Amino acid sequence: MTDFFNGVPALSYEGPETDNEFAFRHYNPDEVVLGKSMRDHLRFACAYWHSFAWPGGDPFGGQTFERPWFGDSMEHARLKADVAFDMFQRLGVPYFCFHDADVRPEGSSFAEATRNLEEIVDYFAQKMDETGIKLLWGTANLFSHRRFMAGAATNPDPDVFAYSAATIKTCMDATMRLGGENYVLWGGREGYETLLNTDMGRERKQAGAMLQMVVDYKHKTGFKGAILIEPKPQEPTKHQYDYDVATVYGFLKDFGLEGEVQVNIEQGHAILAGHTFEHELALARELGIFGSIDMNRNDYQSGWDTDQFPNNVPEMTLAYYEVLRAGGFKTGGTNFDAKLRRQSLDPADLILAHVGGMDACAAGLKAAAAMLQDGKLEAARKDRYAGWDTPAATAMLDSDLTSIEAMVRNAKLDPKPRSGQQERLENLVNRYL
Ligand code: XUL
Ligand code: CO
Repeated sequence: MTDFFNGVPALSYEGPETDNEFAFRHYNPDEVVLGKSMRDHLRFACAYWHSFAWPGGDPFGGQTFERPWFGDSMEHARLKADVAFDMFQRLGVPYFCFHDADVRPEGSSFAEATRNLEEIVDYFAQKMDETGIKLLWGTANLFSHRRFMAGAATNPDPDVFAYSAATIKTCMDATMRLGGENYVLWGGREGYETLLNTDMGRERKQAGAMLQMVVDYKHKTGFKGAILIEPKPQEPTKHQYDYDVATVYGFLKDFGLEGEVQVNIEQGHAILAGHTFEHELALARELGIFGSIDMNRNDYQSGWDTDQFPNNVPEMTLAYYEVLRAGGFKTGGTNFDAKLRRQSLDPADLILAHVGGMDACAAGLKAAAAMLQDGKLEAARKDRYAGWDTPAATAMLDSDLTSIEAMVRNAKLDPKPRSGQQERLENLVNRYL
């Protein structure tokens, strides 16, 4: 334990009626929901970058947070790890996630960056042993340093492609060394600022080649975790190639990798793409590429990726409903890719943000489970498609236009519209909240 959170009381589950802000109202890790503990359903993870590496800047102003671990030395990196594991333990989250750049000083060369990473990974291994906290996923930051300003895999300069490939290898090695359950690829700079200087066909091929190398390395090393792409339509780049789940699936199909790679879907990214979170989750499930989620909330007015902590239980309910319909997480989990507002300076703010987020997710999970168990929503959906249950209707999908035309004439078919009952279903959902 460190002294960073001194004065912050210990947390436990106290139930919905408690008046204690430092307590869980809904997240009760051992409580069984649909045959599984909430801990195992939700598989919570904290994101290292937002809570421990981000200084509180925005496009108009710099650092607002003062943290004793801000600095470029390995000593700072170790202190950061101490405080991070202190927070993970206090919250009782089973997992964490990190980028290389979050956890180690950059140094002055690739070799030094790698040495620093390996050193801190050893330090993590020791802490993970002591605490039982596990790694949900690791990833490479191929977007912050200026060398990546025109992309990583999709860079016009082959040297940057090489640097990126080498960096990914070191980050996959770090993830494997720590028993990580997934490896994530988020291509924040894999896209373009202007088409005027961009060869899109070439860049797509480069991205496909890099992804193939990642998959090959997974098989070569025997990594058992999942490779996940995290879609996002824009920000920081004007247009990003991994726009949304549908686009990523098309890309995977194109390169024959749809059986090898899944998606890590982020709430805020779904909103930026003009979708709901549940849309992205439902589509990933239907396409067989659902992997994990990055949980947060976007401001619906600003149009920015604001990465707020989730607190909207109705939204969480619809999201976890889709997660449950997908059969729950396998290697994936709920990673809080969320940051404090830049005025939230106190150590207690960091704890309360996660407590609120964990409770909102837990309340959503419980409502979703009740909705699924009750079965009324699924019964209504099933009933809507009941006409397709007859052998004649099913056979029509393998028929042809000429035969169908003949059938329509012979049977004097005259379809009768039916209500979609949207309001009735919306009222039904609200009953579980
Ligand atoms: C950026 C984002 C990233 C990824 C990991 O919007 O979500 O933090 O989750 O690189
Ligand atoms: Co994310």
